[in-house]
Amino acid sequence: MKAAHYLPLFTVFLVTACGPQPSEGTGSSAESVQATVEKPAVETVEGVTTVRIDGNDRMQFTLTEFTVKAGDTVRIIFENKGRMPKTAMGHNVVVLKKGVDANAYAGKAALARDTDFIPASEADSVIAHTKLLGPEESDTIEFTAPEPGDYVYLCSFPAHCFAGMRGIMTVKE
Ligand SMILES: [Cu+2]
Repeated sequence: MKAAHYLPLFTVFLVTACGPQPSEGTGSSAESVQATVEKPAVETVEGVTTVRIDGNDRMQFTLTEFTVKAGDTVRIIFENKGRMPKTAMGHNVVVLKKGVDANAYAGKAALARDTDFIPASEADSVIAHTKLLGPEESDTIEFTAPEPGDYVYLCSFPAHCFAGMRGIMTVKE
């Protein structure tokens, strides 16, 4: 199978496409979140940190904090373990750039139903995001861990971020 040879190139493309833009750091405005980690699922192998996060029908992420090293590749494997239909209980993971107001982003996202709650007007606020998932669906995203700091990730389905479906990615030197 020749396709395997193209994978590294494809990965580089993904990282480039989703990589952070240099922006003025306004310091960390990330709010602290309650960490109810049921199943720590963070593993780093040769510069790639794989993070497994599940969503459920109670509007929760199974992982609400993780730490990565600046410059490493972050691979988030997100799975919707709920049973409710996507229209009522869809989930995604949106990783915001440093300093972006998560509540403001979520408020705008809630109005963007046509684009699965990823508002095009706020694209500059996002490092990377998964697709909106229905029950038993999964999606994987990759990006390069940006400069050190705290970065909020959230589900942008209406009301989910406000209900607590958010977490913090800490990037260390
Ligand atoms: Cu959600």
